[in-house]
Amino acid sequence: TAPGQAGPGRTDVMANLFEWNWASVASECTDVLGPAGYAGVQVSQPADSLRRTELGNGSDTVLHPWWEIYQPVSYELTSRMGSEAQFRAMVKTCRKAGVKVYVDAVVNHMTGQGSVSYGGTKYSHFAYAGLYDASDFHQKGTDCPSSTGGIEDFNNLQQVRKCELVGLADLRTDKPKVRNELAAYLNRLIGYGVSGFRVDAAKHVGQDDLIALQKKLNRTLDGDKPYVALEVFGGGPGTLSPEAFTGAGAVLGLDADIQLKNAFKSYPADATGSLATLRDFGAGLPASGRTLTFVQNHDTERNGDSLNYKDGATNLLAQQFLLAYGYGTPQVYSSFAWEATDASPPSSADGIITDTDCASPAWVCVHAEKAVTGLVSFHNHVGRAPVTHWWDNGGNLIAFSRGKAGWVALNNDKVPHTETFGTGLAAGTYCDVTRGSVTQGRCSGPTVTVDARGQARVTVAAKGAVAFTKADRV
Ligand code: LM2
Ligand code: CA
Repeated sequence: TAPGQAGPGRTDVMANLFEWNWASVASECTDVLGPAGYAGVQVSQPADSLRRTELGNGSDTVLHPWWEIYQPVSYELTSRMGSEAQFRAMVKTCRKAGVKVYVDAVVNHMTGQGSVSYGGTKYSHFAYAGLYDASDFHQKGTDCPSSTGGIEDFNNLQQVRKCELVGLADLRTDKPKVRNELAAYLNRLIGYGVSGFRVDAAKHVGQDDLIALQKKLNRTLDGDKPYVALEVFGGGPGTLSPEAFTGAGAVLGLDADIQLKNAFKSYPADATGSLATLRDFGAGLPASGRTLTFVQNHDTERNGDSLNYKDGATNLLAQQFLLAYGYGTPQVYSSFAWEATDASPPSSADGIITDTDCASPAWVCVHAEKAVTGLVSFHNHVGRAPVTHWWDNGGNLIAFSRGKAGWVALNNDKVPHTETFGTGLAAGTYCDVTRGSVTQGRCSGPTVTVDARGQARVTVAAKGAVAFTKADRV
C-alpha cells in the first residue's frame, strides 16, 4: 500500500504542503520536491467550501480560519487554493517532476455553518443544490442516538459514525446515491492524475463504507489502486482503533507522532525525553506498511499532540529521525506560521490564499531545509534495509545503520558528543548529507572517515545529526 516509486531514485517520501495554493505547489514540485527526491505531495482539500462572511461570537477574530476548507459545499474544484484549471495544471506539473499528488478528501460530512462559498455554491446545512438534500444526511433521533445530534461519546460506535462531528452535516455514506456522488468526485480527481487520498474523519465514516467507496474507484494513471491513508486517531476501543481500520487502507500515524514528541521533548517545558526509546519506535502501533507517519500535521501541530515548527532544531531532528528509521511511509509537513490556533493562512482579505514564499517568516518550509532533504536522499538510498548497529548512550545520543547501505547519528542534547561508532559501512571517506552533498566526486560539506573495521570517530553537534550512505562516498 505504500505509494512506491514515482521517479528515478525515489521511494515513498511525501511532503504535506498544507494550504499552499495550487500555483505554489506546482512550482515547488518542479523546483524543490522533484530534485530533492520526494515521491509524493499531499495537497489540501480542493473542493469548494465555506467562505465566512462575518465573525462568530466572543473571542472569534479571524474571518477566514484555516478550517474553512473542512466544510465542503460541492465537489466543484474552486477553492481558496485556486481554480480547477490551476489544480489540474498543478497535478500535471508535479507528475512531470516525478512527484505524485495525494488529495485530502472530506467524505464524512458537508458544512456546519454559513451559506456562502469560494466557488459561489449556495447552500444550507442539509441542502446543497444539485447534489444533496436532507435525505442524504444522518438525522438526530432516527440515525443518531445522542440528544444533541452531535458526537458526545467518542467510544460509542453509532454516535461516532452517525452523529455530527463538531456540528458538521453527516453524510449517509451507507446510501448508494451518496457513495456514487463521492466516487464520481474521487474518480474525477483520479482522472486528473491524482494518485490517492488522505481520508478526513475516516473514523466517522467506518470501515464498511470506506471499503464500499474504494471498490468504486478507478485505477490511477499509473495503473495502481489509489493509495488511501485514513484519519483515525487513537484511543478508541476495538472497532474504533486505528489497528481495526488497516483492512480499509493505511492509517495516519497519529500515535506515532505522539511517540516522537515524547521521545524528543517531554514536559515540563524544556525537559527532554530519551531518543534511546526510539530503538522500538512504532512498537504497539499499526504495521509500518500500513502507516503514513509524520512528525506533525495541521491538527497535531496545534493541539499539542506533536512537536511543531516552533520547536526549531528539535523539530528538524525529529524529521531526520523519521526519514532515517524506516517505520511507516514518511511525510514531511510544511505550512504557514501561526499564533492563534484558528489563524488564517496568508490570504487576501476575502480569503484567497497567496503564493507561498519560503523566504518569508509567514511560511515554514520544513521540507526544503538541507537537514531534511539530506535525509530524504538518505531514505531513498537505504530503501528497506533493516536497522542494525543500534547504539545509544541511554539518553539522547543515538546511532544506527540501515543494513550496509547507510549510517546515521542523532544528538538531541544541548552539547556536542564525540564517540567512536560502528557504522557497518566499508572503509572510506563519506559526505555528511545533513550538511553537504556529492557533486562530481566532491563533498560540499563535512566528511566522515570510516576505517577498515567499519568504525568512525564522529562529533555530533548539539541538536544535530550526521548521516551518509554508501552512495555518498568521495
Ligand atoms: C478532521 N479530521 O478528522 C480534520 O483533520 C480537522 O482539522 C477538522 O476540524 C475535522 N476533521 C473536520 O473535518 C477542523 C477544525 C474544527 C472546525 C472544522 C470544520 O479543527 O475546529 O470546526 O475543521 O471547519 C469549526 C469550528 C467549530 C464548529 C464547526 C462547524 O471550529 O466550533 O462547530 O466549524 O460549524 C460548532
Ligand atoms: Ca459519519
